[in-house]
Amino acid sequence: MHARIVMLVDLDYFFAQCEELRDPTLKNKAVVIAMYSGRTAESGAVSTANYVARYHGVKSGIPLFLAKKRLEGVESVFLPVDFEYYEGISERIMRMLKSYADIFEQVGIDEAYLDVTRRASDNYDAARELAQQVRSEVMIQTQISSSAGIGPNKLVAKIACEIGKPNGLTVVTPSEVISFLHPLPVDRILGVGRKTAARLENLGVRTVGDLAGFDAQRLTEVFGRKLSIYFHNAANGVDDEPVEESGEAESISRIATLKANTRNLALVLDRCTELIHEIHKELVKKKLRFRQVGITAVLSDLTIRSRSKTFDQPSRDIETICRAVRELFEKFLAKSDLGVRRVGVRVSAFEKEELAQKQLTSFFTNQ
Ligand code: DCP
Ligand code: CA
Ligand code: CA
Repeated sequence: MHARIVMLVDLDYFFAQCEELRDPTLKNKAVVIAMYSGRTAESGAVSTANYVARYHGVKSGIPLFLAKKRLEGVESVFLPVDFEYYEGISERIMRMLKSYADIFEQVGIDEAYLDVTRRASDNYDAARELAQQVRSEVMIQTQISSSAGIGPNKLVAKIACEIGKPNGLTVVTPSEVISFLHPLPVDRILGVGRKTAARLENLGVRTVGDLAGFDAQRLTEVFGRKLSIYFHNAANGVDDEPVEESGEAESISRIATLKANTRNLALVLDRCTELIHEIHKELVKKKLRFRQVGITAVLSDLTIRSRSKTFDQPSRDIETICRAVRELFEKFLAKSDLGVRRVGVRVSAFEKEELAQKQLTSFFTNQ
């Protein structure tokens, strides 16, 4: 197994772009999508705005009255959010994106991670080509412009995508990660908001590179252990979050980091037990029965491997999950010569009881 190639595709000024699609005369005007609070006819916040409006300082989250003020004297249009319309366009695009990925994870109405490692044969040029293809297919089929970022993990892909916006494509190969990240302002890192950025600035940390070089002990004193480990890894472009198939009805999974890398079955299973309990709780809550159990192992060299087992009969039994997980890890560890760093458990191939019932009912009523 090799390192990964992860792509993030994010649609440009999405809600506003959808409105431009419906009414092309909007294109040269400032378009503001408004979330009205209902308190007064005019109160609320900006959901998003097209780039003409952004040029005048209008952006997501600011109050509508401020947007109006900034757009004084500019030809502008304020429109209410039409979520259903945007969702329809999003669904079409997501189906297209999915067909380009080995593993597909939608993370919002207008963005998705695509693990394209296999599809691109481990080659960044091929991945770039794939991104160009997928973006051009989206453009041809829906007239929606998008941006994409490619990197060895989600963190780098996300930042790369943002850098190239709008209508951009940025590729960061593993050897370019450090030189790409380090000059950037520190708030490019997910989780570093205005307040954290201000605290970091007080410590003399302005760029991602400053953060990477900052004394680990000192960072821990200020932000606590968990957050400083995250910051330190992020600043060095290290992120081993897998791209995970999304969709409620498709799978339920949990992943956890081990205390230390290990090849010991008992230690691995011990960690899995907690995950299995959480998954089981969710299965019960959602009234789901699975026909497939899978495991994921993130190895000491950060490669990811998955194994799964499929059953003839659907089940919701916790014992079945435990047995399958034990069996899969037993086999896996016997063959692996690397230690395991993170473990994941997944159940999938659901049969939803209510759904089965409904289909049966509609079958009879359609007779
Ligand atoms: N959105 C919202 N309120 C926010 C942020 C976003 O209602 N505070 C909605 C409107 C956006 C959509 O979610 O169109 C997607 O959010 P993005 O953050 O991806 O922003 P855009 O797609 O609007 O712009 P960009 O071109 O920067 O991606
Ligand atoms: Ca977007
Ligand atoms: Ca987005």
